Amino acid sequence: MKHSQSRQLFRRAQERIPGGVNSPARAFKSVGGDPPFIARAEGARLWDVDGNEYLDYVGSWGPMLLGHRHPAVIAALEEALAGGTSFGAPTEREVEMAETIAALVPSIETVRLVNSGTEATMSALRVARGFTGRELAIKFEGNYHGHVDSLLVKAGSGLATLGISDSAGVPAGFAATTIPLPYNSVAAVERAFRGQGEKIAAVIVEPVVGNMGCVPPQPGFLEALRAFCSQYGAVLIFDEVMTGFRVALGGAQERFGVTPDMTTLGKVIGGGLPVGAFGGRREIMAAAAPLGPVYQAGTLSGNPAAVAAGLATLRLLRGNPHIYAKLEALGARLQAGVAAAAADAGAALTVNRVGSMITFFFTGRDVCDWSGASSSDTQKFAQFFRRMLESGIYLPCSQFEAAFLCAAMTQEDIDRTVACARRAFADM
Ligand code: HOZ
Repeated sequence: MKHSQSRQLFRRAQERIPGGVNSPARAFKSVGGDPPFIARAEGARLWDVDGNEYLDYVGSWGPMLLGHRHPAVIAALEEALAGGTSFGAPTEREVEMAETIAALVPSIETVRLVNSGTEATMSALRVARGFTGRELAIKFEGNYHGHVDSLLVKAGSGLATLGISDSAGVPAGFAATTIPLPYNSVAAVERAFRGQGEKIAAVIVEPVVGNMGCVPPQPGFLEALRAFCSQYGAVLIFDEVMTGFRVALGGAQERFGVTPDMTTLGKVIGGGLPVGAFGGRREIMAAAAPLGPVYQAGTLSGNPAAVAAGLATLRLLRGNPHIYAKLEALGARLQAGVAAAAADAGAALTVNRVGSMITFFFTGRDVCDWSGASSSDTQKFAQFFRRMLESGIYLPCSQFEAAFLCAAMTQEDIDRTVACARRAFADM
């Protein structure tokens, strides 16, 4: 593969953009080398500016569940663009979007649209605090809820990748409102509630973690969060920015049968354009202005183009539930194939998967929390990543990010990925 154009662009980018990227997770810091600059995408494939083709397991870090440039999404976008790009006033599409979300995720009685997952979690937490009149929030180590000040404590995603557990620039007082606990530890949650239950406004959790790599909830964990929040009057917030409309049409809450009080959404809900949402029980959401005293706003919230792309995506998923069965089957094939290839090569590998979210952890340990995830050999992951990239398989450039399958993938794509992995393990 040639990379000269990407290399040149990355040099230029570094002159004018911090680290050459507009989001640190893209910088290839932990895997070495320079990121390919992407020129275009179609279905499950990406092409970089040097003309190299890749099978895309990043999917824009989650949104592209249907694959790139799905005709229904493109048509909806074209129609919306013909009507204007932004009004800063209510539109019919926003109502349709809210109704669609409420129909697919029944715990969401009312919902507000924002522009990103970070805005969604920040706003949900503020509403939960305003509603309860309390300040503390429980979060879990290795979970990432966007770059919200108080939630950048023992966070996953880019922070885990770069080895920054707590971000600089966050006032100590903000961080002190967060209680970080080990994921999947019911005992730790119980201790926190026993000690400070009356002060805890919310528990925010990735119901399936994607941001320390894919880590599923153990049986009983989400149920215990539900029970403690109900007992102590705290708001249970499922951060479904990654899992929403991905691990099931109704998200992780449908898949695991646990009902949160509030939910945050992003990624798939925008169909590849910037959209986020937070919603939940009507009485909680009524704390948000203009009904209540919690302020939250946004000039581009409910943007016509973004909402059109998101709505087209949700309608397509709703009309084609077999997509989830297909993704499940492809995911299972990939998991089994790569696990067998690693075993044949004698490589220590734990493959975690929930539906179309998957991570290859280079460790022999079970991975059910940050201590398991961080036991991975990140040097080995980097070698694997680079070999896969050179074979045209585009994985997330970090051990601590989930890879995503999309509905445009085929069994042949999966088998080719497994064959590439087999060669990569043999070379390592
Ligand atoms: N939130 C994404 C990773 N979990 C990173 C998005 C990006 O860097 O583009």
